[in-house]
Amino acid sequence: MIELIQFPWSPFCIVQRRILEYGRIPHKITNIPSAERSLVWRLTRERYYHVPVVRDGKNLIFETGENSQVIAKYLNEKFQLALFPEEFRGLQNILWQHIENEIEVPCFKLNDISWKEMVAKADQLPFLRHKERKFGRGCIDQWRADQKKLLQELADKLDPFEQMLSHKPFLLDQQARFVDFDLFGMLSNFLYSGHYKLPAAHSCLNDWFGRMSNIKLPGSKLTREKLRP
Ligand SMILES: N[C@@H](CCC(=O)N[C@@H](CS)C(=O)NCC(=O)O)C(=O)O
Repeated sequence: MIELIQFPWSPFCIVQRRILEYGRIPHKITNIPSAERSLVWRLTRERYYHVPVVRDGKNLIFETGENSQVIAKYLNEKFQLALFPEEFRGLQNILWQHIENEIEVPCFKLNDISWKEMVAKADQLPFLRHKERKFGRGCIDQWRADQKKLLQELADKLDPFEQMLSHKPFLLDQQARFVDFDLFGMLSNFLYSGHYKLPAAHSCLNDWFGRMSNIKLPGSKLTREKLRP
């Protein structure tokens, strides 16, 4: 059975989790503390310490670069999910880089403001130390002070996605593709604390988010495996 090694509010882990659910792919989830990566380090034979990591029998799947999408492409190929159709090659690549940088940054900062509600007491020191080493001392207090500005920045950055969704059920066409899951992961991270809502004015985005929270690919995993060429 596929195993997803993750922590629950990680935007990149949510992407893969939703893909697994969407594909009705039997899987188990192993949660690790966000700042303690010894399991990942050991499993990857000291090659990787980020999450998500996927284990499929003897195969261990993890990203090889900032924009690699190795895990999603592996699941796509194995379970015939149609997430990366040829016609959207290139376009999806440009979009996921934008989603994982421009959209992800305000999302994680806004969610991290509530870090004490998510991070277990024993993990709080390594969590804070990790953040402050990466973003500077007092970074989370600064994000808290900038909360209004960050919310406005996110709303502005979501405008183009609202426009894309005004004539289609999903970002690119009639079916959920990888970038839909990617944006869903970033926004689910933003919403994780329960203290925010998506901007009300972005009604198409709100409807899309509702769809993305529940959709399942038609047909079982077994039927799709039989259909493979
Ligand atoms: N491009 C990678 C990024 C993964 C990533 O940045 N994961 C974060 C957690 S959300 C991480 O593990 N960062 C390293 C760390 O926290 O030490 C992917 O899409 O999986």
